[in-house]
Amino acid sequence: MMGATLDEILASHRTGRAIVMGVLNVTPDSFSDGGQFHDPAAAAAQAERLAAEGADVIDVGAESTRPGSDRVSPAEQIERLRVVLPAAVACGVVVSIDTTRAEVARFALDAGASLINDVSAGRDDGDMLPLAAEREAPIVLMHMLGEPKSMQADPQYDDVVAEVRAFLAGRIDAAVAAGIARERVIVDPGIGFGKRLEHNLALLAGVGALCSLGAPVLAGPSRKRFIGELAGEPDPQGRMPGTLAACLAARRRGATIFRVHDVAALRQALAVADAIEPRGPGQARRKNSPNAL
Ligand code: HH2
Repeated sequence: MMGATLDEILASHRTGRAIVMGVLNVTPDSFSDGGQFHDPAAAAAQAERLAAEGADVIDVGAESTRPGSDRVSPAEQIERLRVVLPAAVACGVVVSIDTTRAEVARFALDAGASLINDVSAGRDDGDMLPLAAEREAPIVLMHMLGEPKSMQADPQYDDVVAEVRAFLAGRIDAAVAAGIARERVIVDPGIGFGKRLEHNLALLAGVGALCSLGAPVLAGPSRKRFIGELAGEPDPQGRMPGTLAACLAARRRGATIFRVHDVAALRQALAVADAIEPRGPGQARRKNSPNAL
C-alpha cells in the first residue's frame, strides 16, 4: 500500500486507517538507537529502509528526550538535520520533525517536512504554535509531566487518564487560539514522559477517553522502559514484541498513529490484527463480527 497522505493521516480517527510513523533519531544519545544514525549516510539509508518497510511517516529528531537527557541548541539540531532531512523527504513519504524549537521546525518545513511533532505541546517555545498556524502545518501535541531532565523523578497523578485528557484538551484550545485549525491537531498521551509503569498502562488502556477529544491519537510505546519492566528486558533493542503488543492494544481502543522503530514488524502485526478485527469509520466493528456492538 502507498504511504498515507497528510490528509489521510489527519482523517485516520474517522476512517480507522492505521498510520505507522518510523523513528529516525539523528542523535548520539537516544535511548534505543542513539549513535546508530548520527552519521548522515547511515541516517539516509535508515530513512529509505523505514519507507520501504511501510512507514507512512518518517519522524526525524535531532535531540534526545530520554529521561535525564541534556538540551541540544537549535543551531546544533539544524546542523544534524541538514543532510538527513532532504534525504528523508526524497523517500516520498510524509516527514515529521520531532522538535520543541520553532527555529528547528521552520528549518525542517523549509526542507520539505510537513508535520511538526512537539513533545512539549507548544509550551517549550512560544513561537511554535504561531509557526504551525502560519505555515498551516499539522502538529502533534504530546503530554509530558515536567521536562526530560527531571520527568521521571517522582511522577504523581490522582487519575492519570483524566489529567492527561484535560491537559491535551487545554493544549488543543491553545493551538486553536494561536490560529491552528482543529483538524490539524494530533494528540499523544506521551508514553514514558513523566510516567511510572502503572501510568503508562492506564494510558494505553484508556486511549478511548483520549479519542473522545476528536483528534487522531498517536501512541509512542516503542522499546520504552515500561516494556522492559514488564518483561525483564534491559536491552531496548529486545523490546520489539512488547512494542507490538502495546500498539495493538492501543489500536483496539482507537489510536490510529503508531510511532515505532520497528516498522516492518508492526506492519505485519497490524495486517493480522486488522484482518481478524477490521477497524473502520468510527472504529465500529463489522456487523457480521460475533462481537458486534
Ligand atoms: N517518544 C520519544 C520521542 N518523541 N514523540 C511523540 N509524539 N511521542 C512519543 O512517545 C515520543 C516522541 C522518545 O523515543 P525515542 O525517539 O526513541 O528516543 P529519544 O528521545 O531518546 O531520542
